[in-house]
Amino acid sequence: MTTDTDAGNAAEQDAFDALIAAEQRIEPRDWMPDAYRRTLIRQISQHAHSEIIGMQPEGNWITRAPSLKRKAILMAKVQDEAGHGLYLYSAAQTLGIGRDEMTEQLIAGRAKYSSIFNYPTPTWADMGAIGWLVDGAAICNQVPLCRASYGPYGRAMVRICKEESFHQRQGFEILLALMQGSPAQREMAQDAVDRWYWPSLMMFGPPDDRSPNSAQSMAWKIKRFSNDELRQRFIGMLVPQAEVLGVSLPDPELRWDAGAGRWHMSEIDWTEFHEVLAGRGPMNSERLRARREAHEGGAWVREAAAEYARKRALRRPAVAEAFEGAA
Ligand code: FAQ
Repeated sequence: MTTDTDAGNAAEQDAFDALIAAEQRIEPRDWMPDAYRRTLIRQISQHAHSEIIGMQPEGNWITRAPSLKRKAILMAKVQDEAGHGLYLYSAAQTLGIGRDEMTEQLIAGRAKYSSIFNYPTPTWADMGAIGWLVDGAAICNQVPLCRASYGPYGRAMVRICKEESFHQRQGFEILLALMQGSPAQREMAQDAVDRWYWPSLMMFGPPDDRSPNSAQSMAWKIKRFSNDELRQRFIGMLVPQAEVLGVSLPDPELRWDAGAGRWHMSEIDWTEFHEVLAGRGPMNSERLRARREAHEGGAWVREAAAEYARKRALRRPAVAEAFEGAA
């Protein structure tokens, strides 16, 4: 027996499927399947947390940047990351989850954020390697997300990608300056590339045959390419740039396999990836501790903002009345 509700849901599902098939955007006002909503909340909130936690590895060098110009650039970059976090939290909020709830999940250690931000930044060259490799990987992954089927996410990604491409170039330029410097500077740059290369490949997520979410996310046109496809694309971008820099990529197996039409590479250490995801990476506890402390330290700002908003709301009718009285 078909009930009115079933018929209603089927009609809504059909309308949703038709929008996806026609490459149209799903907007917050539109009906969407619960699983689509949950997937978006999962991915967008993890993405937002990544941007916010991702401020820490570079924040570590703001006070020690080697010149005023480098310091100003690094500060601007870290501020951009805060902005990206805010656009993404706002996009997630359009799906019905609150900002407080997402923050609570993060500081309680229940939310995921990108594995990449659990590695340390011991030298200035790490700023170059993060820009070149981490922002580079972020661009490869995120440019297709500009076409994500959910409107607020896709639109947020457009601006984010523009800023990420500046970030990637500034990282490349830091490494280029070091590679044109003294032997010690060249060694520092190579060492940073050696440490960040493999974790940056892990950013794209598990291999396709072990990626539980990919098939459905691609059917919904949230993801447009698989994890392995994007990883391949990233390597193709890095190889010529590494030549210009004069750095080597730390994989002796890396070569273009013309027959297979793909990069042949060594196996990624997925045990390391899963250890980091389980909270046992080199900097996981430090990153969460710093985030928790920043949240607690900012409590007075939130209280003051709430009180200001309360007083303004109280004042508004009075202001309106005063104007009416004067008229
Ligand atoms: N780290 O089935 P899949 C940036 C999880 S922003 C941690 O393949 P999916 C800017 C995944 O969540 C970097 N967890 O999942 C910047 C899932 O767990 P769940 C962040 C990971 O969603 C630069 C499970 O493994 N970018 O860098 C990771 O289809 C410099 C199974 O995986 C984004 O978030 C990982 N690397 O594909 C900031 C982009 N990989 O939730 C500061 C948007 C996978 O089922 C400085 N996100 N997992 O428990 C995406 O494109 C996708 O979510 C993927 C994962 C590709 C990350």
